[in-house]
Amino acid sequence: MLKSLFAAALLVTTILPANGHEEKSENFTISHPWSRATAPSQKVGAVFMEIKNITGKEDRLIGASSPDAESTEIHGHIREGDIMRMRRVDGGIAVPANGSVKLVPGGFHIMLIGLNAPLLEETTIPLTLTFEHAGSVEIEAVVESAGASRSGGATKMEKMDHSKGHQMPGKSK
Ligand SMILES: [Cu+2]
Repeated sequence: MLKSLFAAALLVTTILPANGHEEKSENFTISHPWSRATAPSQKVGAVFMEIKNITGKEDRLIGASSPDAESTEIHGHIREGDIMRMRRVDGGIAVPANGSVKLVPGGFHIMLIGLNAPLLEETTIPLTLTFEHAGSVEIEAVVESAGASRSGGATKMEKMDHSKGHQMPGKSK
């Protein structure tokens, strides 16, 4: 019985698509961290993922850093009339105990600001995530095509949002 369960588990692992990777740490399972390829003129990028908290204690993603960008910020989107605008989330993102949070196009994301070089499809971006309680977790995000979406289709607005440079309404540096 155990043996067949194990075999089944192995099978599940091997049939996952190559880009559906998971990163595990003591406290989290981070599913499929990914980003989109950028044009040479584009100085910002965004990283998406699902963070699952496998502990019984709430934590918060409070920061991130990458050698590929000058700085990073945690962003969310807010609706202003008919327009969704991204803006910095100052308190970070809560990751509930035994729960998860999704960073997706049009929602929470990690913004890479001041890219050192364009993000090329099929390369990876090293990222260090900082959590309030768990501390640092190192992951690698996979760069997918410029139009890639995991949320059932990126909206035009969202794409424009990230290609237009960086806007943070109501927030000065
Ligand atoms: Cu952003």
